[in-house]
Amino acid sequence: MKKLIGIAAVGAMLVALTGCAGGDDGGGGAGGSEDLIVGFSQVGAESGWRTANTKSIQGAFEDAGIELKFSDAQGKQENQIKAIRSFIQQQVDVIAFSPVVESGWDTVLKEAKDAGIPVVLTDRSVDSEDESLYESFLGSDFILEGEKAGDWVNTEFADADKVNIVELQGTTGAAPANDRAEGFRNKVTDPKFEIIATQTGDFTRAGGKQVMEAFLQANPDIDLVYAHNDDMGLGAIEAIEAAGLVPGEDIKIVTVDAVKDGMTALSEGKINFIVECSPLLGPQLVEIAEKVAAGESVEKRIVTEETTFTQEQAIEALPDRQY
Ligand code: GYE
Repeated sequence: MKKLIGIAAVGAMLVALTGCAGGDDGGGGAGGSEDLIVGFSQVGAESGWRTANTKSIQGAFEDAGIELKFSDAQGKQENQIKAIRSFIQQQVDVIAFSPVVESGWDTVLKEAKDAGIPVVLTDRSVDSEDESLYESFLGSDFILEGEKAGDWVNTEFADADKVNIVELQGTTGAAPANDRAEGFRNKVTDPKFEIIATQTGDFTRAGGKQVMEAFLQANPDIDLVYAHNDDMGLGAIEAIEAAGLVPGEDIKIVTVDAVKDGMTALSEGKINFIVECSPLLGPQLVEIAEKVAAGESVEKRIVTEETTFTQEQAIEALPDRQY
């Protein structure tokens, strides 16, 4: 045991020495990446997407040898504000966070700015008018995702006379809930489409199931479920099956995310179409954090590239799906 501790101590000394040598070379600006400390406030653990996102971020910072102070907000904005204030107090080099909801960030973002700590938004955006409050926003175009779902609906129901749609919305006030609702409505404009019910299922499977049960009880004639994420779609499948109906046939389902469980349901024909939203933001977030810490300029908006999946495409993609 003693010997082990000895080896660890020598190792630590070597790391310290290497760190110093790097600093003496003067190449790394304010110290190399190995000196950086990044504070990250995550939304919570509400969905398969979120689990994959957390894994991607933690793994990428670990691979880069950058210390990540990770804080889980458990779906509450007040927890995120507390975490950000604590990061400011600890004088981290960069603060990154995925805002639970879009509004109400100006005060705490100003506090970070006044403390000279750059902030990077990841996954979800804020509605602050002063864009100098953050360096960059890395994430998907949620309006486009809603539009892609809407495009599919137009094609799928091209020959229908009347289509009754129910919508399972994401967390109230969250950017992906606001924007996926908006994008869908931009496309689903034909008067034959009617959104007969819309309610939040909070991006969770349990929420999707519960809301879908209520929808089914109140509406005997539902043609389509539009769920803002796979998890709520998976919850809706349970409710539809429990009501003695066949998901994907009696009631069509379109969702957003393309996590493994969603893709499996799509491959089985229980979901009919999925718009991809990639959670693998870790490596790009590391890159942005390194740059802003070194005082380099970064793109204000970095949009994630993503695709869509039909049943056949899901069957093909599933074996290689990482999350
Ligand atoms: O679609 C959903 C998650 O913000 C893009 O949050 C993310 C969304 C994702 O809970 O599954």
